[in-house]
Amino acid sequence: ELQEKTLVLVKPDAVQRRLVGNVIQRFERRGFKLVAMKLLQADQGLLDKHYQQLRQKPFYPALLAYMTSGPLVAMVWEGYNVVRSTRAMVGDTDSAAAAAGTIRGDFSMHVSRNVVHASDSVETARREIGFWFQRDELVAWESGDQDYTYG
Ligand code: DAT
Ligand code: MG
Repeated sequence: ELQEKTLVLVKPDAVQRRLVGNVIQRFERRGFKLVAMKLLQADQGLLDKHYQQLRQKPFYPALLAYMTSGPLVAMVWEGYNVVRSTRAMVGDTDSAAAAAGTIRGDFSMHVSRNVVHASDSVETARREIGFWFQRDELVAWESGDQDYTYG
């Protein structure tokens, strides 16, 4: 599926630390296509939906405070196997365990400030994209290097 999509959030710590460009560059360099992007201040209602599986966790209040502490960048990336490839590029949830070369492994040390979010399955991605973007905010466009990316 060449049009598989995933949601990536560049979290508030990464915006503050001026890492947005570096994160974008990694996905561009891999060959994925950017189909939506915006800077926004997330509110609790949005995060309660996004993290509905985690709302009962003891760390949830701290997670909410972190994720609402400043603006974040929400993006949708498209391409072959993008969900799994992006998770591999992001690295382990716990930054302390994340491999060098991954985004978390290169830019963070601790699970509570782990720089980025990426959807964990195609189905999760579909739901998450719906929380963060209106349908008309996704842009369908032809990339000129298609033949050199996929053969
Ligand atoms: P991921 O972001 O890798 O998909 P997740 O969905 O399990 O990980 O958790 C979402 C976020 O919640 C994660 O990026 C950071 C935070 N989190 C997870 N486990 C945590 C923990 N044990 N302590 C503090 N924050 C945690
Ligand atoms: Mg997750």
